[in-house]
Amino acid sequence: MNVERLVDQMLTGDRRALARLITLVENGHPATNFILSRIQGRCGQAYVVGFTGPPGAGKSTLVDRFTGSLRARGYSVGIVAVDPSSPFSGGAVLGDRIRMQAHYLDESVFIRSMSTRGSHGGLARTTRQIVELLDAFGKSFVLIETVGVGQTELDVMRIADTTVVVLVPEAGDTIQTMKAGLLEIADIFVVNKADREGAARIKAELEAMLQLRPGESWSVPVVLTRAVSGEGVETLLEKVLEHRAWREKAGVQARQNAAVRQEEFLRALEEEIARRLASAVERGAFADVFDRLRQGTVDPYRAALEVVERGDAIVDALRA
Ligand SMILES: Nc1nc2c(ncn2[C@@H]2O[C@H](COP(=O)(O)OP(=O)(O)OP(=O)(O)O)[C@@H](O)[C@H]2O)c(=O)[nH]1
Ligand SMILES: [Mg+2]
Repeated sequence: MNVERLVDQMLTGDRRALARLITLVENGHPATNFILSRIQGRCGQAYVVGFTGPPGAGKSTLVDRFTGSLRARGYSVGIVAVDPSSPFSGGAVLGDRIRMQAHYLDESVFIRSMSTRGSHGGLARTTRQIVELLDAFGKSFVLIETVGVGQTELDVMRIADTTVVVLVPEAGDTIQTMKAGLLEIADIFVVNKADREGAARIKAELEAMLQLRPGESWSVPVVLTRAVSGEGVETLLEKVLEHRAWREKAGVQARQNAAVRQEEFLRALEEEIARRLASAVERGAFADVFDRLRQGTVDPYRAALEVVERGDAIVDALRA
């Protein structure tokens, strides 16, 4: 397989090439760093919106309608549905296919489900890399859906430029016990299923709680929606666009990008070193050390320290 050609095809709009590249990156293919470095020049255009919240809150339905609103304004959309709880994304794919039916035939919408299977190097990081592929592919918006139940999901939401936390009226009593995490990561709250009783009350409760959030210049709005009928979705889009404008003005984007790039550099470097060491060993590197280990004249820890301190054997291994 010629990865370079695959990247070129993807960059000219080939959806199947995009799908294949996503799979390679998801599986931590050795060419991952190469692929990602090839597309960097085309990244940085997509705006990433995360949707999280309790199971069944209506996230997929909302993402579907939100996509409709974006498409109506001429934006192209990438969707990543992250389901960390399931070992296979089969169920999620099926469910999302049904709920996002309207867009499955739309060439300007690319939908991808992923599960822990694709967690090579951490689910959040893999998701970020897939978002970069969608960005380079030319999507103006990338939407990430994940169930807001644990730390992994909160980490995934850190990728988003705007995080939308979706709740339902029944969550009223649970707000108090809601993980502080969800409250902190929300840039926008949605109370979905507003057709049900208690929506106005939970909105008021949220607004009261949000007033206690100290020293933020962005004031988190609470939007009522009925995802099934699409009511409130235009308002939600307006709020997302407002948040984007606020971020740009406040310089949030630039600061986050710098931090991410530094983190990514270190991770990519670690991976590259580990990969090259492993293949050098396969080709016979460190044979002398292995001999001494077998004879018992050195222990693994001392051997590792010695090799690192001496340096040259490692440099040779990395170069090869
Ligand atoms: N009454 C009502 N039902 C809704 C609304 N939005 C979504 N639903 C229904 O709620 C159910 C769950 O919707 P999903 O969109 O699958 O919710 P989800 O949050 O993506 O669910 P998971 O991904 O499984 O966590 C479906 O039966 C929807 O039709 C709404 O505004 N009102
Ligand atoms: Mg869903």
